[in-house]
Amino acid sequence: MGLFKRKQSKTIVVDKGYEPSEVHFKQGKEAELTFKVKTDNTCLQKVVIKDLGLEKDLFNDPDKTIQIPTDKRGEIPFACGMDMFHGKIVID
Ligand SMILES: [Cu+2]
Repeated sequence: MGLFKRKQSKTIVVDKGYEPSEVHFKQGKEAELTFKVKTDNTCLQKVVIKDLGLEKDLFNDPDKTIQIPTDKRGEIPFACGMDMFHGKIVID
């Protein structure tokens, strides 16, 4: 029981940027990414994932987890609200 975790889960800490700024998921397996915000920087409290058509308010939205599509390999970049801080999700 619980030995085989089917869903891939990763967490990115948002503080003075993204830590880590790059996360990898295996193709074809359910994946979720959680952002843990530890900063008052309002710009970093918003994460924009253009490729997923997603703009999330990490401060006000109680759900900090995003389901990541893993059907195709590639990179899904993301950025803060003002496009200053960047990171990427890699499906491999
Ligand atoms: Cu910013």
